[in-house]
Amino acid sequence: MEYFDFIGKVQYEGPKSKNPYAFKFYDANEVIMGKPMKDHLKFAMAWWHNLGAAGVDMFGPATMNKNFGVKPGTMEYAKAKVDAGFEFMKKLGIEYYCFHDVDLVPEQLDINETNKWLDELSDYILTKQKGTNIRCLWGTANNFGNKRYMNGAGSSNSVEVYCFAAAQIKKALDITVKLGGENYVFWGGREGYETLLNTDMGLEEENIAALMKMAVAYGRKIGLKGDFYIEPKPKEPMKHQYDFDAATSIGFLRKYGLDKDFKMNIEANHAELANHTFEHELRVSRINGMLGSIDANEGDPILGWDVDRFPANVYSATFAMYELLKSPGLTGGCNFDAKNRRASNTFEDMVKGYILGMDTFALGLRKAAKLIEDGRIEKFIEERYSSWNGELGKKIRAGKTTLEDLFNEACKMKKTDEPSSGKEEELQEILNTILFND
Ligand code: XLS
Ligand code: NI
Ligand code: NI
Repeated sequence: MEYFDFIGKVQYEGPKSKNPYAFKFYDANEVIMGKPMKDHLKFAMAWWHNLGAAGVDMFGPATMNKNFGVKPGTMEYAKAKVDAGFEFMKKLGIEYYCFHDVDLVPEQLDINETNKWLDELSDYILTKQKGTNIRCLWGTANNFGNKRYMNGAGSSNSVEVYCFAAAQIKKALDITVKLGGENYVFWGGREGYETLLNTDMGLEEENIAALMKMAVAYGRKIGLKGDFYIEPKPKEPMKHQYDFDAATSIGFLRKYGLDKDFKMNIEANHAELANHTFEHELRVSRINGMLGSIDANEGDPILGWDVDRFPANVYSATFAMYELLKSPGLTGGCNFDAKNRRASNTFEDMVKGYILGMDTFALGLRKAAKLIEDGRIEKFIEERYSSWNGELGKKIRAGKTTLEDLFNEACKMKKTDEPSSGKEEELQEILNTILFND
């Protein structure tokens, strides 16, 4: 059965094309700063949004039919999703996917049953992967949906619940490795609290760290080669989440000695919820050697929750891709943790969402490369800090000065020069000309 019969393989046709089913900016094999676009970006399909999310919101039911012609909740349905997903990825030229355990098969009442379903379904996925370049980018366990996790998973007050979270993580790691995945994500949706009146924060954080340590030990034992990632998010569903942002998460990893095995999976919309920009979170991760992967999406400046829109903002994408180009490259990739708006309820919209997202990131990548090649902005930054290349600056940076030395220097100088302009408006004008000059 063909689900997306209104398209063949989606091709790059360039920015002048008016074909809604063509890429205008994403040209997979085109080399940008020494690497093909597809290797910079490593796009991935998120199983949950693309094959699962059907437009349910707090005020109304599904608006999209994602039954794929079979009865939901059955093994047949799980397999139909695999078929639809592989057809989708092949037609869009996407070589990776990401999943939660329960995106693949519905959770059964007995964990042993669920695990049998997971074994059967992952066997099926393996047969679909054969002869293709498609494989898993990262896997994860859904440790937030089931009501047992209402008080947390790794942060649960109940050791029994903690144990179930561990069991799900073990199985999700098994399936990830089986499907050729190299990375594993922890998104701590329920790892946080609502009120300190009932919470032992210190114990909860220690327990989460211990769970992560066990996951690393097991993952390495079964051959997980890549990285574990924390995906920071400040709130939603919990009021306070422990993985608030990149800086908080990196501090946590270092405290518990997990920083060698973990990096960040930065999601744009989560950055916004933390009152940061996407590029801020990427920069914090990059300068700490912790930029691993990206959850590609976008928030809405007016809506205050995790909207997970397909990325469309070229400014934001350009800043993000600048960070990517300045980093050694992602060990993960760009996973579209993005879904269609509720009223975009057709299969055509699914395809168009991915075309928009892939093109936005591709355009951002092209523009970020131009910005680097143009050099004016980087040169300005270099000049802005040039006093640090003088004798005194070098001594301070080498750790060869005391506070008294600086006191004496200041007394010798008597007063400072006029502070120099930060030139924000000029730099924004340069950016605009780079974005819009052709
Ligand atoms: C939810 C998160 C989630 C993670 C994976 O806000 O983005 O989808 O990416 O658990
Ligand atoms: Ni995400
Ligand atoms: Ni999200």
